Amino acid sequence: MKSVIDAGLVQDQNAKLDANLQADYDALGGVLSRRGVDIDKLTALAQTFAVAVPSWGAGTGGTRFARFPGRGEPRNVFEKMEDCAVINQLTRATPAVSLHFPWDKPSDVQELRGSAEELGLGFDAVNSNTFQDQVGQEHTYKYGSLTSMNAAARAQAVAHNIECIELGQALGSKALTVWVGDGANFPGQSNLRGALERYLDSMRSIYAALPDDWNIFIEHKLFEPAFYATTIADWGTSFACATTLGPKAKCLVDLGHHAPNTNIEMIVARLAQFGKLGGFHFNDSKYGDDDLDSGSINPFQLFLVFNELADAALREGAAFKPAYMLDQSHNVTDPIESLMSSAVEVQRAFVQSALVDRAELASLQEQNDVLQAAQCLKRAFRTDVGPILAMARVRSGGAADPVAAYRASGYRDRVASVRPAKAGASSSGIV
Ligand SMILES: [Mn+2]
Repeated sequence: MKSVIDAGLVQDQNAKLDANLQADYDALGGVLSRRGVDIDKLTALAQTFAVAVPSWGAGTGGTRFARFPGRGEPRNVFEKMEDCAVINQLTRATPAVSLHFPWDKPSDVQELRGSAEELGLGFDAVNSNTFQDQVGQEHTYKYGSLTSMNAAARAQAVAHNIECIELGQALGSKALTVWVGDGANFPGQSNLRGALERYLDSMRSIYAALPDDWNIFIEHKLFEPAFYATTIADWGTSFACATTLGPKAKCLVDLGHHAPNTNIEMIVARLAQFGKLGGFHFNDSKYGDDDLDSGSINPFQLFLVFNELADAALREGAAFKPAYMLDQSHNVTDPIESLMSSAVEVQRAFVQSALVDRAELASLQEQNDVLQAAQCLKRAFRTDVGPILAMARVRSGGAADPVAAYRASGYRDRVASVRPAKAGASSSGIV
């Protein structure tokens, strides 16, 4: 496997932190041992954690108002993969990449697969894009894609999704995520029921093209770009469509795609209960679809989501394997640093959720001991599992402090010199 960052540099960085890390790890080990928890088992569990990075997150995103490009942004999918390899090399928690077509469509798909293998990377769900028109496209999506009144535009959108499946198959992916911006900006603009009927018709054609071992993930979003009535606005609509389409169709929860204060962990519990939780797009938000770094605004919510996932895993066993993906937009930070930090934050919530004493919690719930049940969760959430995460990275060959190692490597300066800025190079919208 090719190391993008010099392996010796990572070792040197780790050596500087080794004594302090070991001391912190031993101290935490003592605390956990008094709770009957074996720290090494937790570290081994942390080492199994994986979340996919979004190719579109490797560049600067931007908002509806402006985009301020960063230095050395990737100009094509191969350079995006190189950046993703840095993230995985240092965190050892992101072995797969989620691609977005046609942004990431390679001229030679086998070359891309080979390059990913060389970098030690695989591919998670591929994403289609019918929320914008591409150069030379025959039919516009201005008034919708899978729900368009124009049958030819719908057929074009279906064909694009089927092409995404074919590209994904060639790359070794196993799922297609479909998010459409379709909807209405004004009351009366479209027939609400008719639009969903057309969506289902289109999705049936895409579903029919899925290989046996593939899933299709339906990603809902409350609003934007449709500001009055989005066709797939919520988990209820997503669930109804996934149920109508069949067993390969599942729901994808993007944490930022809900109204403020929505109880997302309850949505997760519902979808898991009924076998329709396909996966996640992790990010954080304060107001809407902000696409901020995971865990940066509301880490407790992220923990509560993972608390439900831990409960579901206990009930469902090994068959319960939702896809974990990041979906963020980076406007004021180095995308590599943000994606590394976010992968670690999601992994942190995963490890904290494993610290919940589930037998104790069940017993407290049985006794209606509300206060202690809440404290039982809080105790796990308040535990600083940082030393476990750092030790897991070191034991897996990563960096004790990924951001520090990345900065010491000078990677950004190096790519800035070999990747001169190119207009429109980075397709990194909010999805
Ligand atoms: Mn998303």
